[in-house]
Amino acid sequence: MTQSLAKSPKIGILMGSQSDYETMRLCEHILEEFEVAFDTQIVSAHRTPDLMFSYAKSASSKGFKILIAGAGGAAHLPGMVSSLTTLPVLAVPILSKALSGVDSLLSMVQMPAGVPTATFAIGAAGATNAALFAISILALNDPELAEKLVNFRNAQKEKVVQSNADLRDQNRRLV
Ligand code: RP5
Repeated sequence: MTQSLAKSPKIGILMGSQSDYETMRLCEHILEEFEVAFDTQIVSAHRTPDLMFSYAKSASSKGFKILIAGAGGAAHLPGMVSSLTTLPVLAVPILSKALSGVDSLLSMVQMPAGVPTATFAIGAAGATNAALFAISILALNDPELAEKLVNFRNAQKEKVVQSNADLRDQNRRLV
């Protein structure tokens, strides 16, 4: 699987298996919404270690700025990728069947000091937030992207305001 919006994407999305794509495509949705170019690939730390090595080693020279890695179970992909590049690596713990993603989360979040990965929430929320966090990093040097982020946050605020207005209307009708 390879999906790109441009010839030199800034964000690389990796996942350990095709089965992770249901979650990781939420990263793509956010990046598409913000019109940030990405490339998505299946790169398994244990099934394709050579591919993982060459991908991580060449990511910076290929123009990637941030990598988002999703994996489940004994989820060593983000940590191993982090060990091979100094690019920021954002880790998404996939909701595993046996242990509900707690295995994935702990495998990622407990990196020993010295080689960090930024670990997000298990599953859909983590994938969404990893993409938004990647956008925040890129927005440091991109005022247009920064403005889009402000608009995105404002839209969420507006939803809450609207929900409160709806609740008030509903309560009035019950009185
Ligand atoms: C990990 O093992 C993958 O990241 C995936 O979440 C999990 C299960 O993989 P499949 O058996 O579905 O290929 O490597």
